[in-house]
Amino acid sequence: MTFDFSGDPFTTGFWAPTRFEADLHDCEIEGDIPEGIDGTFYRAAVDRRYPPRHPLDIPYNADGAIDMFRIRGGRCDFRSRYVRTPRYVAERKARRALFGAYRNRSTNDPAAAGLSMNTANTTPIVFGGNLLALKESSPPMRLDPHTLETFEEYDFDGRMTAESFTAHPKIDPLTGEMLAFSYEARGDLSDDLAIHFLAPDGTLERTVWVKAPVVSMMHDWAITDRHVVLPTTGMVTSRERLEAGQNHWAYDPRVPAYVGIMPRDGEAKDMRWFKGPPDRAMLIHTTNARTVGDKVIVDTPVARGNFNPQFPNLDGGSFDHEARKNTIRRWTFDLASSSDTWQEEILFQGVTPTSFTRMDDRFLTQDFRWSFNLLHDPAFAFDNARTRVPMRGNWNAWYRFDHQGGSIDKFSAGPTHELFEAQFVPRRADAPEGDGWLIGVANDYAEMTSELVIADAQYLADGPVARVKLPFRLHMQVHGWWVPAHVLPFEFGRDYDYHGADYGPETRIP
Ligand code: V55
Ligand code: FE
Repeated sequence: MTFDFSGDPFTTGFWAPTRFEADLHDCEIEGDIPEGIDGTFYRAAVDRRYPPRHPLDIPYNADGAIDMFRIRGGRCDFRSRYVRTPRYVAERKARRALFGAYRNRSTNDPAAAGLSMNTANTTPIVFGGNLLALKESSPPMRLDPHTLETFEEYDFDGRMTAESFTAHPKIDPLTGEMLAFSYEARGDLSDDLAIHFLAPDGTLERTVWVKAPVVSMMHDWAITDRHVVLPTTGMVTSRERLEAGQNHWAYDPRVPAYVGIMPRDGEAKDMRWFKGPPDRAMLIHTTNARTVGDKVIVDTPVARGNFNPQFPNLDGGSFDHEARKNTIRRWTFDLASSSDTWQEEILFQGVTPTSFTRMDDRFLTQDFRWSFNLLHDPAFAFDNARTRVPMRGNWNAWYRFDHQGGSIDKFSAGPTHELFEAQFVPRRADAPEGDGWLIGVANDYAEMTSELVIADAQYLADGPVARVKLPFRLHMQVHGWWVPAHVLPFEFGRDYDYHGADYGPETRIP
Protein backbone atom coordinates (compact mmCIF):
# COMPACT_ATOMS: atom_id res chain seq x y z
CA MET A 1 0.00 0.00 0.00
CA THR A 2 1.40 3.36 -1.00
CA PHE A 3 1.81 5.66 1.96
CA ASP A 4 3.10 9.10 1.07
CA PHE A 5 2.32 12.79 1.07
CA SER A 6 2.37 13.55 -2.65
CA GLY A 7 -0.42 15.61 -4.11
CA ASP A 8 -0.42 18.47 -1.62
CA PRO A 9 1.92 21.40 -2.37
CA PHE A 10 2.28 22.01 1.34
CA THR A 11 3.56 18.49 1.92
CA THR A 12 6.30 18.23 -0.72
CA GLY A 13 9.79 19.69 -1.16
CA PHE A 14 10.90 21.79 1.79
CA TRP A 15 7.37 21.40 3.09
CA ALA A 16 7.36 17.62 3.26
CA PRO A 17 6.35 16.77 6.85
CA THR A 18 9.37 16.35 9.11
CA ARG A 19 7.54 13.68 11.20
CA PHE A 20 10.36 13.59 13.71
CA GLU A 21 11.17 14.91 17.16
CA ALA A 22 14.62 16.17 18.04
CA ASP A 23 16.91 16.83 20.98
CA LEU A 24 19.98 18.74 19.96
CA HIS A 25 22.36 20.04 22.60
CA ASP A 26 24.84 22.80 21.80
CA CYS A 27 23.69 23.76 18.36
CA GLU A 28 26.23 25.08 15.89
CA ILE A 29 26.45 28.86 16.00
CA GLU A 30 27.75 31.31 13.43
CA GLY A 31 28.62 34.70 14.95
CA ASP A 32 27.99 35.58 18.59
CA ILE A 33 24.70 35.20 20.40
CA PRO A 34 24.57 38.31 22.63
CA GLU A 35 25.11 37.51 26.32
CA GLY A 36 21.95 39.42 27.25
CA ILE A 37 19.73 36.81 25.57
CA ASP A 38 18.67 34.45 28.35
CA GLY A 39 15.45 32.52 27.93
CA THR A 40 13.35 30.24 25.75
CA PHE A 41 11.98 30.77 22.27
CA TYR A 42 9.01 28.53 21.41
CA ARG A 43 7.41 28.20 18.00
CA ALA A 44 4.32 26.33 16.81
CA ALA A 45 4.62 24.42 13.55
CA VAL A 46 2.03 22.72 11.35
CA ASP A 47 3.54 19.34 10.53
CA ARG A 48 1.35 16.49 9.26
CA ARG A 49 1.75 13.00 10.65
CA TYR A 50 -0.63 11.44 8.12
CA PRO A 51 -1.60 12.39 4.58
CA PRO A 52 -4.81 14.45 4.59
CA ARG A 53 -7.95 12.31 4.63
CA HIS A 54 -10.06 14.86 2.77
CA PRO A 55 -9.39 16.62 -0.57
CA LEU A 56 -10.45 19.99 0.87
CA ASP A 57 -8.15 19.81 3.87
CA ILE A 58 -5.68 22.69 4.36
CA PRO A 59 -2.33 23.27 6.11
CA TYR A 60 -4.07 25.02 9.01
CA ASN A 61 -5.44 21.58 9.93
CA ALA A 62 -2.03 19.89 10.16
CA ASP A 63 -0.76 18.49 13.46
CA GLY A 64 0.75 20.99 15.88
CA ALA A 65 4.38 20.59 16.95
CA ILE A 66 6.30 22.80 19.35
CA ASP A 67 9.93 23.70 18.74
CA MET A 68 11.99 25.10 21.62
CA PHE A 69 15.28 27.02 21.48
CA ARG A 70 16.88 27.52 24.92
CA ILE A 71 19.52 30.23 24.93
CA ARG A 72 22.00 31.27 27.63
CA GLY A 73 25.59 32.51 27.75
CA GLY A 74 25.92 32.50 23.98
CA ARG A 75 24.89 28.83 23.64
CA CYS A 76 21.70 27.19 22.43
CA ASP A 77 19.87 23.86 22.88
CA PHE A 78 17.00 22.71 20.66
CA ARG A 79 14.07 20.36 21.28
CA SER A 80 10.93 19.59 19.28
CA ARG A 81 7.83 17.55 20.11
CA TYR A 82 4.46 16.97 18.54
CA VAL A 83 1.59 17.97 20.80
CA ARG A 84 -0.16 14.79 21.98
CA THR A 85 -3.65 16.02 21.15
CA PRO A 86 -6.53 13.54 21.42
CA ARG A 87 -6.38 13.55 17.60
CA TYR A 88 -2.66 12.67 17.59
CA VAL A 89 -3.21 9.84 20.06
CA ALA A 90 -6.21 8.39 18.20
CA GLU A 91 -4.56 8.58 14.78
CA ARG A 92 -1.37 7.05 16.09
CA LYS A 93 -3.38 4.11 17.40
CA ALA A 94 -5.34 3.79 14.14
CA ARG A 95 -2.15 4.32 12.07
CA ARG A 96 -4.06 6.61 9.65
CA ALA A 97 -5.83 9.97 9.49
CA LEU A 98 -9.25 9.91 11.14
CA PHE A 99 -9.95 13.63 10.88
CA GLY A 100 -11.10 15.14 7.61
CA ALA A 101 -11.35 18.75 6.48
CA TYR A 102 -10.40 21.77 8.61
CA ARG A 103 -12.97 22.33 11.35
CA ASN A 104 -15.63 20.17 9.71
CA ARG A 105 -16.77 17.24 11.83
CA SER A 106 -18.99 15.86 9.08
CA THR A 107 -15.85 14.86 7.15
CA ASN A 108 -14.30 12.80 9.97
CA ASP A 109 -14.07 9.02 10.11
CA PRO A 110 -16.75 7.58 12.41
CA ALA A 111 -13.88 6.40 14.63
CA ALA A 112 -13.25 10.08 15.49
CA ALA A 113 -16.81 10.69 16.72
CA GLY A 114 -16.86 12.60 19.98
CA LEU A 115 -13.12 13.26 19.98
CA SER A 116 -11.68 16.76 20.25
CA MET A 117 -10.63 18.27 16.89
CA ASN A 118 -7.76 20.12 18.59
CA THR A 119 -4.58 20.51 16.54
CA ALA A 120 -2.80 22.90 18.97
CA ASN A 121 -0.89 24.33 16.01
CA THR A 122 -1.08 28.11 16.24
CA THR A 123 0.55 29.80 19.26
CA PRO A 124 2.75 28.56 22.13
CA ILE A 125 2.47 30.79 25.20
CA VAL A 126 3.78 30.42 28.76
CA PHE A 127 1.44 31.60 31.51
CA GLY A 128 1.06 30.60 35.14
CA GLY A 129 3.91 28.11 34.78
CA ASN A 130 2.23 26.18 31.96
CA LEU A 131 3.08 26.06 28.28
CA LEU A 132 -0.23 26.37 26.42
CA ALA A 133 -0.37 25.24 22.78
CA LEU A 134 -3.32 27.08 21.30
CA LYS A 135 -5.79 26.56 18.46
CA GLU A 136 -8.67 29.02 18.20
CA SER A 137 -11.32 26.31 17.75
CA SER A 138 -10.39 24.29 20.85
CA PRO A 139 -9.36 24.68 24.49
CA PRO A 140 -5.60 25.03 25.13
CA MET A 141 -3.38 21.97 25.26
CA ARG A 142 -1.35 22.18 28.47
CA LEU A 143 2.32 21.16 28.19
CA ASP A 144 5.38 21.02 30.40
CA PRO A 145 7.42 24.09 29.35
CA HIS A 146 10.74 22.26 29.95
CA THR A 147 10.11 18.81 28.44
CA LEU A 148 7.32 19.68 25.97
CA GLU A 149 5.38 16.71 27.32
CA THR A 150 1.66 17.05 26.79
CA PHE A 151 -0.45 16.91 29.94
CA GLU A 152 -4.04 17.41 28.80
CA GLU A 153 -6.60 19.47 26.94
CA TYR A 154 -7.04 22.19 29.52
CA ASP A 155 -10.25 23.74 30.89
CA PHE A 156 -8.48 25.77 33.60
CA ASP A 157 -9.38 23.31 36.34
CA GLY A 158 -13.02 23.23 35.31
CA ARG A 159 -13.41 27.00 35.28
CA MET A 160 -13.72 27.36 31.49
CA THR A 161 -17.00 26.15 29.98
CA ALA A 162 -16.36 27.75 26.57
CA GLU A 163 -15.48 25.15 23.92
CA SER A 164 -12.73 27.23 22.32
CA PHE A 165 -9.95 29.65 23.29
CA THR A 166 -8.20 32.20 21.09
CA ALA A 167 -4.66 31.64 19.82
CA HIS A 168 -4.07 35.33 20.66
CA PRO A 169 -4.50 35.86 24.38
CA LYS A 170 -2.93 39.08 25.66
CA ILE A 171 -0.71 39.35 28.72
CA ASP A 172 -1.01 42.81 30.27
CA PRO A 173 2.61 43.79 31.00
CA LEU A 174 1.56 46.23 33.73
CA THR A 175 -0.67 43.87 35.76
CA GLY A 176 0.55 40.42 34.70
CA GLU A 177 -3.06 39.37 33.95
CA MET A 178 -4.00 37.41 30.85
CA LEU A 179 -7.09 38.35 28.85
CA ALA A 180 -8.48 35.96 26.26
CA PHE A 181 -11.66 35.30 24.32
CA SER A 182 -13.56 32.44 22.72
CA TYR A 183 -15.67 32.63 19.56
CA GLU A 184 -18.10 29.93 18.37
CA ALA A 185 -17.74 29.45 22.09
CA ARG A 186 -20.69 27.05 22.45
CA GLY A 187 -19.67 24.95 19.46
CA ASP A 188 -19.63 25.20 15.67
CA LEU A 189 -21.84 28.03 14.33
CA SER A 190 -22.74 29.41 17.76
CA ASP A 191 -22.78 33.21 17.98
CA ASP A 192 -21.53 33.12 21.56
CA LEU A 193 -18.41 35.01 22.56
CA ALA A 194 -16.72 34.61 25.91
CA ILE A 195 -14.18 37.08 27.31
CA HIS A 196 -11.87 35.62 29.95
CA PHE A 197 -9.87 37.34 32.68
CA LEU A 198 -7.00 35.34 34.22
CA ALA A 199 -4.88 36.17 37.25
CA PRO A 200 -1.06 36.18 36.89
CA ASP A 201 -0.88 32.76 38.59
CA GLY A 202 -2.95 31.25 35.75
CA THR A 203 -6.34 31.12 37.50
CA LEU A 204 -9.31 31.86 35.25
CA GLU A 205 -11.19 34.33 37.46
CA ARG A 206 -14.04 35.72 35.38
CA THR A 207 -15.80 35.17 32.06
CA VAL A 208 -18.21 37.59 30.37
CA TRP A 209 -20.55 36.10 27.74
CA VAL A 210 -21.80 38.24 24.85
CA LYS A 211 -23.43 37.63 21.44
CA ALA A 212 -21.56 38.31 18.19
CA PRO A 213 -23.36 40.36 15.48
CA VAL A 214 -22.09 37.86 12.88
CA VAL A 215 -20.54 34.39 13.19
CA SER A 216 -17.11 34.87 11.63
CA MET A 217 -13.46 34.00 12.08
CA MET A 218 -12.15 36.13 14.94
CA HIS A 219 -8.47 35.32 14.94
CA ASP A 220 -7.05 38.22 16.96
CA TRP A 221 -8.26 41.14 19.03
CA ALA A 222 -6.72 43.90 21.17
CA ILE A 223 -6.69 45.12 24.73
CA THR A 224 -5.88 48.49 26.28
CA ASP A 225 -5.39 49.25 29.96
CA ARG A 226 -9.16 49.94 30.15
CA HIS A 227 -10.91 48.15 27.26
CA VAL A 228 -11.12 44.98 25.21
CA VAL A 229 -11.55 45.33 21.42
CA LEU A 230 -13.16 42.45 19.47
CA PRO A 231 -13.23 42.66 15.64
CA THR A 232 -15.35 40.33 13.48
CA THR A 233 -14.31 39.55 9.89
CA GLY A 234 -15.79 38.74 6.48
CA MET A 235 -14.71 35.11 6.85
CA VAL A 236 -18.08 33.45 7.45
CA THR A 237 -19.63 30.00 7.76
CA SER A 238 -23.01 28.28 7.69
CA ARG A 239 -24.72 25.04 8.57
CA GLU A 240 -25.11 24.28 4.85
CA ARG A 241 -21.36 24.59 4.29
CA LEU A 242 -20.51 22.25 7.13
CA GLU A 243 -23.18 19.69 6.19
CA ALA A 244 -21.97 19.74 2.57
CA GLY A 245 -18.46 18.83 3.79
CA GLN A 246 -17.00 22.16 2.70
CA ASN A 247 -14.29 24.31 4.24
CA HIS A 248 -15.42 25.85 7.55
CA TRP A 249 -14.88 29.38 6.17
CA ALA A 250 -15.66 31.29 3.01
CA TYR A 251 -14.95 34.96 2.42
CA ASP A 252 -17.99 37.17 1.82
CA PRO A 253 -16.94 40.65 0.59
CA ARG A 254 -20.38 42.07 1.51
CA VAL A 255 -20.04 41.46 5.24
CA PRO A 256 -19.29 44.70 7.12
CA ALA A 257 -16.66 45.03 9.82
CA TYR A 258 -18.00 45.03 13.37
CA VAL A 259 -15.85 45.94 16.34
CA GLY A 260 -17.03 45.41 19.90
CA ILE A 261 -15.54 47.49 22.71
CA MET A 262 -16.15 46.70 26.37
CA PRO A 263 -14.54 48.12 29.51
CA ARG A 264 -12.30 45.54 31.19
CA ASP A 265 -14.31 45.91 34.38
CA GLY A 266 -17.60 45.84 32.42
CA GLU A 267 -20.44 43.40 31.91
CA ALA A 268 -22.13 42.10 28.75
CA LYS A 269 -24.49 45.11 28.76
CA ASP A 270 -21.47 47.43 28.46
CA MET A 271 -20.34 45.96 25.14
CA ARG A 272 -20.76 48.54 22.36
CA TRP A 273 -20.62 47.37 18.71
CA PHE A 274 -19.29 49.71 16.03
CA LYS A 275 -19.90 49.03 12.35
CA GLY A 276 -17.50 49.78 9.47
CA PRO A 277 -17.46 49.20 5.69
CA PRO A 278 -16.63 45.72 4.29
CA ASP A 279 -13.13 46.79 3.19
CA ARG A 280 -12.17 46.87 6.86
CA ALA A 281 -13.49 43.39 7.58
CA MET A 282 -10.30 41.39 7.07
CA LEU A 283 -8.22 41.94 10.16
CA ILE A 284 -6.07 38.98 11.15
CA HIS A 285 -3.48 40.31 13.62
CA THR A 286 -3.41 43.52 15.64
CA THR A 287 -0.22 45.32 16.65
CA ASN A 288 -1.24 47.34 19.71
CA ALA A 289 -4.07 49.40 21.17
CA ARG A 290 -4.46 52.02 23.86
CA THR A 291 -7.15 54.11 25.49
CA VAL A 292 -6.44 57.85 25.48
CA GLY A 293 -9.16 59.84 27.23
CA ASP A 294 -12.44 58.84 25.54
CA LYS A 295 -10.68 57.38 22.53
CA VAL A 296 -9.67 53.79 21.85
CA ILE A 297 -6.87 53.68 19.27
CA VAL A 298 -5.91 50.44 17.51
CA ASP A 299 -2.86 50.13 15.22
CA THR A 300 -3.29 47.07 13.03
CA PRO A 301 -2.63 45.55 9.62
CA VAL A 302 -5.87 45.08 7.64
CA ALA A 303 -6.48 43.63 4.17
CA ARG A 304 -9.38 44.82 2.02
CA GLY A 305 -10.25 41.29 0.88
CA ASN A 306 -9.74 37.57 1.57
CA PHE A 307 -6.38 37.18 3.32
CA ASN A 308 -5.74 33.54 2.59
CA PRO A 309 -6.22 31.27 -0.45
CA GLN A 310 -6.77 28.34 1.95
CA PHE A 311 -10.29 29.76 2.36
CA PRO A 312 -12.45 30.11 -0.78
CA ASN A 313 -14.47 33.14 -1.81
CA LEU A 314 -18.16 32.61 -1.07
CA ASP A 315 -19.13 33.52 -4.66
CA GLY A 316 -16.63 30.97 -6.04
CA GLY A 317 -14.54 33.74 -7.62
CA SER A 318 -10.79 33.41 -8.00
CA PHE A 319 -8.41 34.58 -5.27
CA ASP A 320 -7.48 38.28 -5.48
CA HIS A 321 -3.80 38.60 -4.56
CA GLU A 322 -4.00 42.40 -4.47
CA ALA A 323 -6.88 42.41 -1.99
CA ARG A 324 -4.98 40.18 0.44
CA LYS A 325 -2.24 42.77 0.95
CA ASN A 326 -2.28 44.31 4.38
CA THR A 327 -1.82 48.00 4.98
CA ILE A 328 -1.01 49.18 8.50
CA ARG A 329 -3.96 51.26 9.68
CA ARG A 330 -4.89 53.24 12.76
CA TRP A 331 -8.48 52.88 13.91
CA THR A 332 -9.82 55.51 16.33
CA PHE A 333 -13.06 54.88 18.21
CA ASP A 334 -14.59 57.86 20.01
CA LEU A 335 -16.47 56.53 23.02
CA ALA A 336 -17.80 60.03 23.81
CA SER A 337 -19.58 60.31 20.45
CA SER A 338 -22.84 58.58 19.55
CA SER A 339 -21.41 57.54 16.15
CA ASP A 340 -21.69 53.83 15.40
CA THR A 341 -18.54 53.83 13.27
CA TRP A 342 -14.86 54.86 13.57
CA GLN A 343 -12.08 56.84 11.88
CA GLU A 344 -9.44 55.10 9.82
CA GLU A 345 -6.00 56.38 8.86
CA ILE A 346 -3.51 54.42 6.70
CA LEU A 347 -0.09 54.56 8.36
CA PHE A 348 1.77 52.37 5.87
CA GLN A 349 0.83 51.41 2.29
CA GLY A 350 3.90 49.24 2.17
CA VAL A 351 4.92 46.41 -0.07
CA THR A 352 2.69 43.37 0.48
CA PRO A 353 3.06 43.08 4.23
CA THR A 354 1.65 39.92 5.65
CA SER A 355 -0.38 40.33 8.79
CA PHE A 356 2.43 38.95 10.99
CA THR A 357 3.12 41.91 13.25
CA ARG A 358 4.85 41.96 16.63
CA MET A 359 6.12 44.59 19.01
CA ASP A 360 8.04 45.10 22.22
CA ASP A 361 5.39 43.38 24.34
CA ARG A 362 6.46 45.30 27.45
CA PHE A 363 4.58 48.22 25.84
CA LEU A 364 1.35 46.41 25.00
CA THR A 365 -1.64 48.63 25.97
CA GLN A 366 0.63 51.72 26.18
CA ASP A 367 1.95 54.47 23.92
CA PHE A 368 4.42 52.80 21.61
CA ARG A 369 6.59 53.48 18.63
CA TRP A 370 7.91 50.30 16.96
CA SER A 371 6.39 47.24 15.34
CA PHE A 372 8.26 44.32 13.78
CA ASN A 373 6.60 42.92 10.68
CA LEU A 374 7.12 40.00 8.31
CA LEU A 375 6.74 40.73 4.63
CA HIS A 376 7.94 40.35 1.07
CA ASP A 377 10.42 42.92 -0.17
CA PRO A 378 11.26 42.66 -3.89
CA ALA A 379 14.39 44.76 -3.21
CA PHE A 380 15.91 41.70 -1.51
CA ALA A 381 16.46 39.58 -4.63
CA PHE A 382 16.30 35.80 -4.34
CA ASP A 383 19.17 33.79 -5.75
CA ASN A 384 16.96 31.29 -7.53
CA ALA A 385 19.97 29.61 -9.16
CA ARG A 386 21.04 28.36 -5.71
CA THR A 387 17.71 27.31 -4.20
CA ARG A 388 16.87 23.64 -4.48
CA VAL A 389 13.10 24.06 -4.30
CA PRO A 390 10.76 26.83 -5.40
CA MET A 391 10.45 29.51 -2.74
CA ARG A 392 7.08 29.34 -1.07
CA GLY A 393 5.54 32.52 0.33
CA ASN A 394 8.59 34.69 -0.35
CA TRP A 395 8.47 36.25 3.08
CA ASN A 396 12.02 37.50 2.92
CA ALA A 397 12.10 40.56 5.19
CA TRP A 398 11.53 41.83 8.70
CA TYR A 399 10.52 45.48 8.80
CA ARG A 400 10.73 47.65 11.85
CA PHE A 401 7.97 50.22 11.34
CA ASP A 402 7.87 53.53 13.21
CA HIS A 403 4.25 54.14 14.23
CA GLN A 404 5.11 57.72 15.20
CA GLY A 405 7.32 58.79 12.27
CA GLY A 406 6.39 56.35 9.47
CA SER A 407 9.94 55.23 8.64
CA ILE A 408 11.04 51.65 8.01
CA ASP A 409 14.22 49.64 8.63
CA LYS A 410 14.69 46.33 6.89
CA PHE A 411 16.31 42.97 7.66
CA SER A 412 17.17 40.14 5.29
CA ALA A 413 18.53 36.76 6.38
CA GLY A 414 20.10 36.13 2.96
CA PRO A 415 19.25 35.64 -0.72
CA THR A 416 18.17 31.99 -0.34
CA HIS A 417 16.29 32.53 2.93
CA GLU A 418 12.69 32.92 3.91
CA LEU A 419 11.70 34.22 7.34
CA PHE A 420 8.96 33.58 9.86
CA GLU A 421 7.50 35.91 12.48
CA ALA A 422 10.06 37.74 14.66
CA GLN A 423 10.07 37.99 18.45
CA PHE A 424 11.43 41.03 20.19
CA VAL A 425 13.86 40.32 23.06
CA PRO A 426 14.67 43.36 25.26
CA ARG A 427 18.35 44.02 25.97
CA ARG A 428 17.52 44.25 29.69
CA ALA A 429 14.22 44.07 31.56
CA ASP A 430 14.32 47.87 31.93
CA ALA A 431 15.74 48.75 28.48
CA PRO A 432 13.90 51.48 26.51
CA GLU A 433 11.24 50.39 24.01
CA GLY A 434 12.79 48.65 21.01
CA ASP A 435 16.29 48.35 22.52
CA GLY A 436 17.11 44.69 22.06
CA TRP A 437 17.10 41.95 19.45
CA LEU A 438 14.82 40.27 16.96
CA ILE A 439 14.96 36.50 16.88
CA GLY A 440 13.15 34.09 14.60
CA VAL A 441 13.49 31.14 12.27
CA ALA A 442 14.69 31.36 8.68
CA ASN A 443 14.66 28.59 6.09
CA ASP A 444 17.64 28.28 3.78
CA TYR A 445 16.37 26.86 0.48
CA ALA A 446 19.92 26.33 -0.79
CA GLU A 447 21.04 24.20 2.18
CA MET A 448 17.53 22.80 2.82
CA THR A 449 17.97 23.54 6.53
CA SER A 450 16.48 25.93 9.07
CA GLU A 451 18.25 28.44 11.32
CA LEU A 452 17.46 30.71 14.21
CA VAL A 453 18.60 34.19 13.20
CA ILE A 454 19.30 37.02 15.64
CA ALA A 455 19.51 40.71 14.72
CA ASP A 456 20.00 43.91 16.66
CA ALA A 457 16.52 45.44 16.51
CA GLN A 458 17.98 48.95 16.15
CA TYR A 459 20.43 48.01 13.36
CA LEU A 460 18.41 45.67 11.15
CA ALA A 461 20.27 46.68 7.98
CA ASP A 462 23.46 45.19 9.45
CA GLY A 463 22.00 41.69 9.04
CA PRO A 464 22.21 38.84 11.55
CA VAL A 465 24.57 39.07 14.53
CA ALA A 466 24.27 35.29 14.97
CA ARG A 467 22.76 32.24 13.30
CA VAL A 468 21.95 29.03 15.15
CA LYS A 469 22.31 26.43 12.43
CA LEU A 470 20.21 23.28 12.58
CA PRO A 471 21.32 20.28 10.54
CA PHE A 472 17.70 19.68 9.41
CA ARG A 473 14.66 21.61 8.24
CA LEU A 474 11.75 22.71 10.38
CA HIS A 475 8.17 22.84 9.22
CA MET A 476 6.08 25.96 8.57
CA GLN A 477 5.72 28.10 11.67
CA VAL A 478 2.58 29.92 12.64
CA HIS A 479 3.47 31.95 15.77
CA GLY A 480 6.34 32.07 18.23
CA TRP A 481 6.80 33.26 21.81
CA TRP A 482 9.83 34.47 23.74
CA VAL A 483 9.97 33.78 27.49
CA PRO A 484 12.82 35.41 29.45
CA ALA A 485 14.52 33.29 32.12
CA HIS A 486 13.24 35.58 34.88
CA VAL A 487 9.68 34.61 33.87
CA LEU A 488 10.46 30.90 33.36
CA PRO A 489 13.62 29.89 35.25
CA PHE A 490 15.44 26.82 33.98
CA GLU A 491 18.66 24.92 34.52
CA PHE A 492 20.82 25.19 31.43
CA GLY A 493 22.58 21.97 30.53
CA ARG A 494 20.18 19.76 32.47
CA ASP A 495 18.53 16.90 30.58
CA TYR A 496 14.92 17.51 31.44
CA ASP A 497 13.37 14.06 31.36
CA TYR A 498 11.05 13.17 28.56
CA HIS A 499 9.32 9.91 29.27
CA GLY A 500 8.60 9.16 25.64
CA ALA A 501 5.09 7.96 26.38
CA ASP A 502 1.89 8.91 24.63
CA TYR A 503 0.24 11.18 27.11
CA GLY A 504 -3.42 10.80 26.34
CA PRO A 505 -5.97 13.46 27.16
CA GLU A 506 -6.82 11.62 30.35
CA THR A 507 -3.30 11.99 31.74
CA ARG A 508 -3.05 14.49 34.54
CA ILE A 509 0.31 15.35 36.05
CA PRO A 510 -0.03 17.38 39.25
C1 V55 B 1 -5.19 31.45 11.32
C2 V55 B 1 -4.37 30.34 11.58
C3 V55 B 1 -4.96 29.13 11.91
C4 V55 B 1 -6.32 29.03 11.99
C5 V55 B 1 -7.12 30.14 11.76
O1 V55 B 1 -3.53 32.98 10.61
C6 V55 B 1 -6.55 31.34 11.41
C7 V55 B 1 -4.65 32.75 10.94
C8 V55 B 1 -2.90 27.91 12.07
O2 V55 B 1 -4.28 27.95 12.16
O3 V55 B 1 -6.88 27.83 12.30
FE1 FE C 1 -2.31 34.45 14.45
